[in-house]
Amino acid sequence: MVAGRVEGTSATAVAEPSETVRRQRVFSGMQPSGTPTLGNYLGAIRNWVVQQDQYDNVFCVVDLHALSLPTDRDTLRANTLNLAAALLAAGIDPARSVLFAQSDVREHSELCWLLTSVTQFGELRRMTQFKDKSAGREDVSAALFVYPVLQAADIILYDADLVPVGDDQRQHVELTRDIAERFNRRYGQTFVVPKPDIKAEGARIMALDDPSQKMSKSSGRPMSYIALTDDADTIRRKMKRAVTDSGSEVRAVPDKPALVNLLTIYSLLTGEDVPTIEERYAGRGYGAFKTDLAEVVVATVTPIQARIAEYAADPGAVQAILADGADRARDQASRKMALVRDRIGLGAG
Ligand code: ATP
Ligand code: LTN
Repeated sequence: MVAGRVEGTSATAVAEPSETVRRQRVFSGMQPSGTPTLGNYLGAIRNWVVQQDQYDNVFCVVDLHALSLPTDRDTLRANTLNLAAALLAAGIDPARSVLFAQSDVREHSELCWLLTSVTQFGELRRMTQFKDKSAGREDVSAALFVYPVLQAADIILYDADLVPVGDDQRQHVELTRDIAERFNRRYGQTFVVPKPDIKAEGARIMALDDPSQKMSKSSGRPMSYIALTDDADTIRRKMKRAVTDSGSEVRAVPDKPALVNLLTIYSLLTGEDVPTIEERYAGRGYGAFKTDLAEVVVATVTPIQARIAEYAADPGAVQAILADGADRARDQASRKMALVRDRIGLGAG
């Protein structure tokens, strides 16, 4: 069962349609494809953390998705545990949220296959993430192509109402809606149709070395991102080298995309609005602004890093949290799959 589903009920309660007070459920996932970045933090993790009390939360380290690009065994295992530790360190609380590794709940793979039958080839071919990640590659796996169907399975398996993600995932959540609606039309009401939860600010943090590209943990260009685990000197160096626009005024205007990005980061991390920050740096140039921004970032990541270090010293604790999360997730997922199998008419009945 997934804790906190219904306000005021015990931890053993399971949501039933008849229950009147139903908290909205959130589901979101992150790939263990590297160390989470400031983009992951501002676009996703931070929102998951602050909204924890409002919703019934399920968060997933999507290791099956990470197989869509070449990966090796030891890296995958380490990345899975490190990402889980980073999420816990950033404030995901196992008492209020279910946190688990995707492959520990086999129902995700099973539902993915079933949903491929209500997904069209043409829909998948139109996904921009597939086009971006497959461009110029010879060795494109079928997993990369089917990736959004697995994502749809993740979400609708838990009857999620809301999917808090960065802007790059909007298209995948829209496809999830289409898949859920199609399944419901064909087989009868089975799945909740989820909505994307994408914030107006921070949903698309751009690369430090190129403000036309999304900051990404798997870009292969360390200067393009700040990892949550970067030390203070690395952060200062990366900020110093971050590209800026022509001119010297610290202003968030359309012809200064690099400054828009840096001001967005500053504003989200301090809670100050952009005009206040622009005023503070008026006439002082980019250097002073970037120096201070580096310190703002350092102040954000330092306490997270201290907690990551505690988890690193006790990997068994992270594994225990993931195992407990998988048990709770599986309980819900297996019940849903029994219904799905029956709706489709699979097996001997
Ligand atoms: P990869 O580089 O492996 O594709 P990624 O860094 O893009 O990974 P994901 O694991 O695919 O990250 O995404 C996890 C969450 O972080 C998603 O909700 C995604 O939208 C969000 N996210 C990723 N990058 C950014 C960014 N630059 N700005 C805001 N949100 C982001
Ligand atoms: N594709 C997502 C990761 C992801 C996800 C999910 C996000 C996998 N399953 C379910 C939200 C809900 C990405 O961020 N690249």
